[in-house]
Amino acid sequence: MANLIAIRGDITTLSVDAIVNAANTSLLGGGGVDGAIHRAAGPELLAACRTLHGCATGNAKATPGFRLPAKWVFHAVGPVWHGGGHHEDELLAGCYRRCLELAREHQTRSLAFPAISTGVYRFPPQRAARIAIDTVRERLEASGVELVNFVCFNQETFSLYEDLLSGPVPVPTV
Ligand code: AR6
Repeated sequence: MANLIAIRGDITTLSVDAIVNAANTSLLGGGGVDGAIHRAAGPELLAACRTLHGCATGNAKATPGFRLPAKWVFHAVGPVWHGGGHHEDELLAGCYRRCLELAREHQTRSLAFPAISTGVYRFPPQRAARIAIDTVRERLEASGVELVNFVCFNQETFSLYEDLLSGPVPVPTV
């Protein structure tokens, strides 16, 4: 049974097979976790991102981790929150789904996600955490991933994930 855990800290320090970036459609860097990942990975990361020619919202693309301890970075583009009536939930779920597909393609056993879209993009944190956990649980088995870290940058996010992860696991609807 794969493990889903919440941890507090900086995703750039983790020695996992892949970390996920909360990027924008240009994939050319930004602030928040994106800025931290680019600083830690070094300029080779930006050069690799340039070759990807951007990424649609709800999708993700992979690069090596370069100077990061993680082997791969999956650059996911979450939706900007516009009140919930603009397919934000589906687009956010799409990011997590696509990252698990990339994990399978890159033989990733351990993976770390930040709370995509909950910073600059203003997605409500609790709603985002529920989508993150439900989507990962749904797609985990097919991905081959054994350990998923939900990396929380502050105590509020950490408490949210702890509560949701310790709650009852919903019965899958197939
Ligand atoms: N490790 C883990 N989580 C972090 C870190 C870190 N080092 N730094 C921030 N967070 P955000 P978004 C958390 O704003 O909302 C960028 O400019 C942060 O507390 O990084 O998806 C991109 O280029 C929050 O919980 O991403 C895009 O333009 C979460 O990561 C835009 O921001 C996401 O916050 C994307 O916005």
